Amino acid sequence: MPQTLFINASIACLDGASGYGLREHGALLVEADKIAWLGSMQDRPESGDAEVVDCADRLLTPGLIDCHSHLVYGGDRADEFEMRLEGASYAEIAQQGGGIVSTVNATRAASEAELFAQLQPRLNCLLEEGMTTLEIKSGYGLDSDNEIKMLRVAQQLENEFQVRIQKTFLGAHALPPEYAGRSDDYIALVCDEMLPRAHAEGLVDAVDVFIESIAFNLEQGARVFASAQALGLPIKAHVEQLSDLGGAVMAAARGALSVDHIEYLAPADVARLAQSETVAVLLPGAFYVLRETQLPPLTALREHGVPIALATDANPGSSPITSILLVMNMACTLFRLTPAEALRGVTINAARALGLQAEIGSLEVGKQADMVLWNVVKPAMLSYQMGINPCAAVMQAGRWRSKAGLAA
Ligand code: DI6
Ligand code: FE
Repeated sequence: MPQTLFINASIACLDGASGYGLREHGALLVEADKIAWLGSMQDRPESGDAEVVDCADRLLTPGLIDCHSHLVYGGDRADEFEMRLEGASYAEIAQQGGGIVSTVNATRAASEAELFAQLQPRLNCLLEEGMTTLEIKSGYGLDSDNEIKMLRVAQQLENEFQVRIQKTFLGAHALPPEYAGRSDDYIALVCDEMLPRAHAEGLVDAVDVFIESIAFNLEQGARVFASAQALGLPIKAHVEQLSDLGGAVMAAARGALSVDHIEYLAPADVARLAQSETVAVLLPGAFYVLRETQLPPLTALREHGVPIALATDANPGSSPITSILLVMNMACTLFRLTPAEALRGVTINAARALGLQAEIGSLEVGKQADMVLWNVVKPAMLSYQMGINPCAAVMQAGRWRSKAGLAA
């Protein structure tokens, strides 16, 4: 069985209820695809035949996890970026047939190969920053064939790159133009045809809905959730991004893995999230791009112990960002997260938001060996700097994905 022994590492284990779980002067043994031993240097096992990696006191963290992205899409929305600079709002552009629907047109027109080629530079950016698990949503196809096409492209990434992909069906992302004025009919199509077909092809790990004035209402969201749960699929939701429709409470009451965005979630409602295992996923990229001023209810989330995750929301409209390290910085600067909360947000709490916390997200014996070695000593450096990528080496499932920066 192949073994790798990391020595002289500053290990951020992320194994406790708060903080980094930092072990200085640590060692860690990987056997096959799992962490077999973790402890202090003086107690480390014999190296035997293991590959020995001297970390020279550098930081070792779990592989990073982006738990909310829309990485598969056609075209771009640079023109809308310019329109917003001239005063148009995101909601106005959507109401005029732009926004998500314009990406739907470009995505429907693209082949699987074209979508694959277009997303590679975006994916590379995430991988180079130590991403080992990435969630990707459908939601720019809005009919069975095109939603399935998007999910296939997402699935194919696992074959071509060494990364774990979680596929989320987001058929209820926006109303396609051919269903204008018939949103209930579209939701029936989502529930009765699109979702069952995508699920039957093995392309769905979870189901998401966009509950918002420019998307779907509470009752429609609940219908999609009921269909997902009838198929045994976990649910999550885009909620309270632009207004408070009560989506987060509705989703949490149904046991959602996560409620995402939540700037407009009322602090008084946060207690109701804490009654479930639901994770609050914050998306500072969209907050930044849309120049939002309404902050998510961070004080209440902390008071009630709701786990907080962070993600890129990488998409062509509201969050054209593919740097998870910049997202961590934005979460600290814009939302006042601590650097420890930011790192938890892209590791253990992101794993929770995907229902994968038993397998990944922290460095603990028995967990999958997904880890990143960084050219920094202090964990806060990951959130503090902007534009520098200190990623030195990445291991995913016990296999090196890149080891260019292994030598200190
Ligand atoms: N909220 C978002 O931030 C993305 N989807 C959603 O429901 C934006 C998608 C887009 O503008 O293309
Ligand atoms: Fe999103």
